[in-house]
Amino acid sequence: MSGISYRNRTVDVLFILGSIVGVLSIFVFFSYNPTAAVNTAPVRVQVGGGNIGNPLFGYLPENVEINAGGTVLWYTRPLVPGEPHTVTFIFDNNTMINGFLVAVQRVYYPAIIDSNDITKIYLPNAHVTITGNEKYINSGWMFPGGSVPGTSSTFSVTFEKPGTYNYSCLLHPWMVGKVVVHA
Ligand SMILES: [Cu+2]
Repeated sequence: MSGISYRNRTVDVLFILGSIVGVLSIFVFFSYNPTAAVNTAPVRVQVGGGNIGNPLFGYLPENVEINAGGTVLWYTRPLVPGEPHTVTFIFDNNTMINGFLVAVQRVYYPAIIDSNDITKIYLPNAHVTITGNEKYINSGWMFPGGSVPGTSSTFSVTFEKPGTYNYSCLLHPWMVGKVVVHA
């Protein structure tokens, strides 16, 4: 009898352990929230593109929406016509500049002018985090596949502050896009 009793206890313990593992699995399964992961994966926007006969002067998609803390990644496609573009946020018109001035570092390279008028220049393919108080944020020249030395094939920005952020291309001012950052 004691043998049976012992075996029953073992079965009981195994059953309880199994239940705990089962409940934990269900908990882990439901606590994995795919929508929470959206903010960690950058929202991708294609810059320019098209083909030789029909180059694209635009951003695809033109408007994106993210949550505060989220990131937008702009990229150029390789092997498309070599038309340079920029992703440029101008929040203070005093920072406006002619985009064709390659000699100006903050045009050609990724750059930020902060609220204290301090200009920071970044290496190509920069990732920057912005507070929303900057005066100017620029990707630098973006070329398909980063095929020209010193240019970028990607530029990414993490937005900390909710708001609407309009941007354009310094080289083709009619190229415009928008990032809406939700709280
Ligand atoms: Cu452009």
